[in-house]
Amino acid sequence: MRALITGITGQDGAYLARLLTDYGYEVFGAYRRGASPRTERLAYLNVSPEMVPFELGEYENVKRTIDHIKPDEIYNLAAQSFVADSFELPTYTCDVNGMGVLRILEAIRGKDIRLYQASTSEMFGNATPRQSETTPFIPRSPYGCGKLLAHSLCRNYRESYGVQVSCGILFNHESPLRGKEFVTQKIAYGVWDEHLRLGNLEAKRDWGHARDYVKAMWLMLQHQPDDFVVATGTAHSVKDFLTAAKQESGTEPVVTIDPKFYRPAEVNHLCGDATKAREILGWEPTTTFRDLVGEMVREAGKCSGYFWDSIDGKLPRIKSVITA
Ligand code: NAP
Ligand code: F7E
Repeated sequence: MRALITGITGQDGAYLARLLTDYGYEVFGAYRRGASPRTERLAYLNVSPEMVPFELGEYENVKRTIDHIKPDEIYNLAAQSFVADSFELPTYTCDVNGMGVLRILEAIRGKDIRLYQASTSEMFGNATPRQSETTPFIPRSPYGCGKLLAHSLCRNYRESYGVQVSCGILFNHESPLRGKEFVTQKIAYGVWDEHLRLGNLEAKRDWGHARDYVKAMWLMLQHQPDDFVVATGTAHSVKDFLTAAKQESGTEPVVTIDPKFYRPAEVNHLCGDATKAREILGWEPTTTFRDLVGEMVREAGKCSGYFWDSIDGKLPRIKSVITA
């Protein structure tokens, strides 16, 4: 089985590459064309897929890459994934996260390729929790709007042309490999410092572990194409995360609220209902909130800088680079 993972250099790309490699897949990792691939997360999980340069903004490049690799499954994880930045980069974010997916759909139309699309709970905006597959989408950020465009196009191509695409509406999932700009990782590192600057502590999120969530992605492509919510069903506030992190580290940093970290429009309370994923896919989360916070804080405490400073010297772990 051949799998192409876009966004291989990100958090989920690394965990999914590890999982599919363990399942005996031939894994091809698409990294952003023009940038040197950041292989630190792959190195951390000791996985070394074949790497292929890829740019979601360019249709011919997307099509040529897919035609060259001939994957059985594509996992589209590539995106401008930081919600706060999407307010500063709305056009770019909507092009990559929305139109980029249309380019993939066009490239695989009529082909026997199964596609996983990384949809998101951010599409729900302030819809009343718990949010499920039938909850209306009312996005509150350019990120959510771009992802909703992609989500709608996937449904449309499934219904119009029989494209075998499944969308995972994933709620927040974290790990020691999380980007350092996201609030959980910022806190996991920040509790080891004297000072921590944060924004809205009242926002609530349904936080799971990325390792569990990539398993759901794979399960979706082994079933009939459909849309699935993936979540733990329990929400905590940013303040709860901070409290749990301080308990884990045993430290007491000075926390300052900085308006710079507030968003023009906030999503207040996300908490998912993953009943459909449990009943159809047999998927269940295995990591509790306390275990997730503990793992992230302990890993952060081992590093002097960000996690990849600690794996310096082991790079690169790229098998080879293929150019389509
Ligand atoms: P991430 O760590 O930010 O990784 C994003 C990946 O996309 C990186 O490999 C990045 O490459 C790549 N990328 C960005 N722009 C690209 C472009 N124009 N062309 C090709 N590649 C590009 O995100 P993640 O947390 O792993 O999330 C994976 C996917 O799930 C994303 O689509 C995200 O929006 C979605 N999602 C995430 C969550 C969550 O809680 N983590 C929840 C719901 C949905 P560089 O390394 O070069 O920047
Ligand atoms: O913010 C609040 C912030 O940036 C969480 C992405 O993976 O999940 C992620 O998006 C909450 C928000 O994640 C700070 O206002 C307070 O309410 O960690 P975050 P996110 O925006 O929920 C969804 C599902 C995705 O799809 C996205 O790709 O925390 N918050 N103080 C802060 N957030 C940040 N980043 N930094 C702060 O200082």
